[in-house]
Amino acid sequence: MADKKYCVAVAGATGAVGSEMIKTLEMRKFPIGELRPLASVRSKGKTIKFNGEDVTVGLLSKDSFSGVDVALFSAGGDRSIEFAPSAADAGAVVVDNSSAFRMEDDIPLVVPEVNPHRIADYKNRGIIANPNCSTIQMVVVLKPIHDAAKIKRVVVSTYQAVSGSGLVAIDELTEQSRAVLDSKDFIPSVYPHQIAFNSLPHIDSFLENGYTKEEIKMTNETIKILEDESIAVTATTVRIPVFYSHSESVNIETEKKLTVSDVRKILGGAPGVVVQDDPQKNIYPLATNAAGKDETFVGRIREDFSIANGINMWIVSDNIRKGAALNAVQIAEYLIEKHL
Ligand code: NAP
Ligand code: 3JN
Repeated sequence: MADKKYCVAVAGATGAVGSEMIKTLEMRKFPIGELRPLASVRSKGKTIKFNGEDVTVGLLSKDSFSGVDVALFSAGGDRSIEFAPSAADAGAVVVDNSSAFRMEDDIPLVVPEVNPHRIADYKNRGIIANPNCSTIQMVVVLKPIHDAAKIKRVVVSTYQAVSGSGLVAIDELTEQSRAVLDSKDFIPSVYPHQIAFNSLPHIDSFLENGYTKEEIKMTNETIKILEDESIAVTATTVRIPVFYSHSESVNIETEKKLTVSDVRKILGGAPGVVVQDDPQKNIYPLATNAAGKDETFVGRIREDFSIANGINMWIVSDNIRKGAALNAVQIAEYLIEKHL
């Protein structure tokens, strides 16, 4: 409906992801009649700017969702478990950024460029899950390659920005960097070790099998989104002292042989993907260039000579945008265009 306006709630509105969601709704001119920002008692009563107006932050509760059409959640998994079903019961469609529901069979896990047909499954429980940021940027690149040549195996190593751990981690990297340069003492708080001038092979908690939860999320979510249990995915996830944009070294093995030029051609036409690949001119994706952009950038595309049908790539995207806020807003846009 051309002129229809929607009531949109944002749970976690004051956080790194929630504030970017609100910015993204404004930038993309989402047709909003009412914006309902929600957070904890810490932020209740504060105001945020939306379309030039001050909007007051409300307390997230089970009663927050009357009249809401779409509820974007990014207040952590425990809040999603506690409040998302109430939002759905009140008639809202929830787009949840946490891992709380991602692997449940009747909850769609969606990247609009990859599996938009799953959005209709919101009808099951009124909830759509947004994948993990590291998964999203990888699958937008893998999907067209998988369609062309069937991916058998993926080996990925990530280099993840601290913004993936929220606003407190952005502050921690800032303060620690100053402290190190000024030879001052500090106590790490968000991470178990110094993050400034360091790399930590540890994102989320460790499991019995030696992997971190972030690594297992990448494996399981990739298989669910690509709808192919035959793909083998192994990940090593690493936190690095960068503020915005996750970078990934991705090695794939395909059933059908692809040349570098095949891959460039396939990715050149892929939605949401920009090929930046001219190493002789020092052109390749960079975290600093991807920050603040919507697209996923791919470069260093080259043959993996260690196997018969292998391709190596370097994939970079803004983890707070496409990795979280933008993907959620794209799902909401699709919902209102096709379903609401
Ligand atoms: P953040 O910067 O720490 O912000 C957390 C937000 O949640 C704040 O708005 C906070 O409100 C709110 N909140 C916390 N506890 C609450 C409570 N008890 N009741 C209501 N609101 C509460 O964190 P973030 O980086 O934005 O991440 C938030 C969540 O989004 C994560 O926990 C994760 O589940 C998800 N996330 C997903 C991805 C992804 O890969 N797709 C990436 C990053 C994050 P106050 O201002 O009141 O404290
Ligand atoms: O660390 C990153 O770069 C991404 C972090 C994502 C995250 C952070 C806290 C809780 C998640 C997520 O999206 O998987 C969660 C969660 O499990 O909900």
